[in-house]
Amino acid sequence: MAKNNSMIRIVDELPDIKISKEPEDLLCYGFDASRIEGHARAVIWPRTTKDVVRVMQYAYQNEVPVVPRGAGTGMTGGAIPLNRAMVMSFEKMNKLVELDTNNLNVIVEPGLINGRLQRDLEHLGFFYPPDPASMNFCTIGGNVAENAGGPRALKYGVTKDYVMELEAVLPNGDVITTGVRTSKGVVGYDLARLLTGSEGTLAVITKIRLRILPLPEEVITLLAMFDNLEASGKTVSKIIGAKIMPRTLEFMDREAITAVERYKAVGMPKDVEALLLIELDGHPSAITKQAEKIAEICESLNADIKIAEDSSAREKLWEARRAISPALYNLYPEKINEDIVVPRDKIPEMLKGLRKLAEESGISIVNFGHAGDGNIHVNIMADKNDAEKYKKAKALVKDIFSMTLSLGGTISGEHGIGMTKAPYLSMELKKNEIDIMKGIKNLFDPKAILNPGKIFA
Ligand code: 2HG
Ligand code: ZN
Repeated sequence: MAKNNSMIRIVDELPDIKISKEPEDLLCYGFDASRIEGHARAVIWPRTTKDVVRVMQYAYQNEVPVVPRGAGTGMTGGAIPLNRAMVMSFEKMNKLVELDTNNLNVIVEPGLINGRLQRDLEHLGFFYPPDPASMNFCTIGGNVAENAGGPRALKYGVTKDYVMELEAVLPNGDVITTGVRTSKGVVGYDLARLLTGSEGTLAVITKIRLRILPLPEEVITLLAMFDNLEASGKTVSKIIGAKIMPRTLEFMDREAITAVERYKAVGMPKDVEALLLIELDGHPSAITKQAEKIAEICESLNADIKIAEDSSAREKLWEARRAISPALYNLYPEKINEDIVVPRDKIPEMLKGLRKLAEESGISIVNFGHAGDGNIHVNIMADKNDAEKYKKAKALVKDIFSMTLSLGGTISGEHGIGMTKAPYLSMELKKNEIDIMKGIKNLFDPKAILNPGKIFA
């Protein structure tokens, strides 16, 4: 078995599929947004499902590990090639294949950029809600693999709520089409849902049928400014308690606001302890009334409120929101970012606990995220140059997860487990659950060639 010169063979066997072993490609595709460095054996760019089948047949026969990759925007190392895996990039499979306006769905290839799909649909009066902060560069395939969320998950759910049907290539090269093209379907286990969020460990997704919606008639965007952190958390529960369901309820603390303003001066208010970015959509008269009620609630908690006057003012606010993560990376390239979720009425308690941890450890913790979902991106601002402090910062992760779980939460809302959270899996899942998951993995991928080293430490 010539495993060592397997690349020579794959080039020989699949001469029509683009493949590279150039050092610059191996370097670029060895990273993702987790900033962990992996070492790819090669990078391969399939153009069709057939190409993927041939690559997987080859990989299966020769036991070559493969990592499917969208745009590498994942935050937990899901796209990092371990065990000298071959990276399979979906950049060339990026088409919107079919738009079915009667049945409200689209078929897309995995490499299609989320923001591209959004814009194309909006021009035609349709709406695809999942909007991860990286929407302008992340791919739908990556979104499905990670079951990505985003601000609008509050009202509209996450990627899995839109996946209807998937075409996928199994590790041995067999193709399955699973799920339904109808709005309902309960025949057997829901394999489309199982593959959604499986982080590229079970099968390689090659085509995706997504549910879409009619574009909401109108959108109102509000910015609420607080001089008290806990009051912003209370406002979240009060708004939902008033039976209003905004499409977003995004939170950022003082440090996040300062970082983003330094990174990209978009005119965010200064001297506030926290902000909520609240967006409503629907019938104009209904959302106008809801906006008035939200303003009343905010004012009762001493917050000032501002309304985005037009779409460019709205876009500026979202630009600022989407820039928080890069802005924080700019300050601390080695920051540790988490995406814990607690029941939304536990947010004030969680924020209080996080502040206590920061004070006790002397390490700055910046918080922002999808407060409406109880999903807080806890960013521990650590720097590897100070080894002692970095060790302390890493130890905080366990404390944060313990606090989260004790409040009835979960350790990952939308970034997945990948590599970075794998050591903590057993804090949340029982052994019998992990065993079932490992059994499923083994059933799909008996030779363990698909995205090895992820989810299970
Ligand atoms: C966001 O909501 C992303 O901006 C990134 O999920 C979060 O960097 C982060 O912590
Ligand atoms: Zn997020």
